[in-house]
Amino acid sequence: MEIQLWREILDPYSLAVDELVVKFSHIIEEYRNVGAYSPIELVTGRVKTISSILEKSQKKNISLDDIEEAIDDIAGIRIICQFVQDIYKVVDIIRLRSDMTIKSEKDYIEDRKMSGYRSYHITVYYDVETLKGTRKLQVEIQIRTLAMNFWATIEHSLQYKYKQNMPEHIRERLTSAAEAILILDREMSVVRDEIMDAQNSFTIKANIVADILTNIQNLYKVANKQDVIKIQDEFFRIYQVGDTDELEKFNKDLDLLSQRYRAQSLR
Ligand code: 0O2
Repeated sequence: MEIQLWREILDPYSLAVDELVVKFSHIIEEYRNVGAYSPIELVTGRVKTISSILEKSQKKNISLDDIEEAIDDIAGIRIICQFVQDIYKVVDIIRLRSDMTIKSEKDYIEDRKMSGYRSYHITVYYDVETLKGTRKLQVEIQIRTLAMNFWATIEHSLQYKYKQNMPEHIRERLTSAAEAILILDREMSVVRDEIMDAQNSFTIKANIVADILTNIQNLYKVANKQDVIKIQDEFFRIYQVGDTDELEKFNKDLDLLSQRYRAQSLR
């Protein structure tokens, strides 16, 4: 196949990856904007390289005419979560979406691979708009924890280096590392509520501080400068004490003050 033709084939996949990275990243933002814990920590995406497509088609005896149907991970999205429970929450989110249709699912967490690999895979059909019209593409979404991702990344590099000839002592190390990762994920799941509480408090406080700063910035435009400086000093005092309830009360008072100034300016 000509290089130019490869480009034409892969181009819509690149669009699908870009769109889906934006969409999944926006889910993180939606959670954080309401001060809630996001089950998605990080999203990345990639289009399989031509050499990797050729390697897979050779390995699986797929003719070049069939690659788009037979290779379902030309477009790949990777969703990284903090906890195993989050993975299943993300799966539920995907199941409810109307912009993608699930073709197949593989739960390598319940049913881990011989290699020790753990991850949840969903292959979806996703439409992209191109100059030639709508294209329905397959996209593979891999959902895994940070710990699973750490192991898979290292193991993938070693697989690439050694192909079928991985030395036994390295294979053994990887197997015991996979076991350690499994235990790590379990331990973290037990303290998930505590960690989520801590992270939620952090996000809530960050949102309140951002609101207060916007309020103070707006007051500079309408109020006496000396008064705003006093408000600012009071904010720094409360911020140093670090009490979120007090910050929230201070923010509400600032809202009222801003409303009063707005009413005055309308008179
Ligand atoms: P890439 O792009 O280099 O990651 P199979 O026939 O079952 O072996 P299939 O049908 O492609 O493979 O599906 P599967 O098993 O769901 O694997 C798809 C992808 O999952 C792989 O892509 C890897 O990214 C990941 N994966 C699966 N098994 C392992 C594993 O043992 N170790 C690691 N590190 N990753 C794994 P590719 O094709 O390898 O390509």
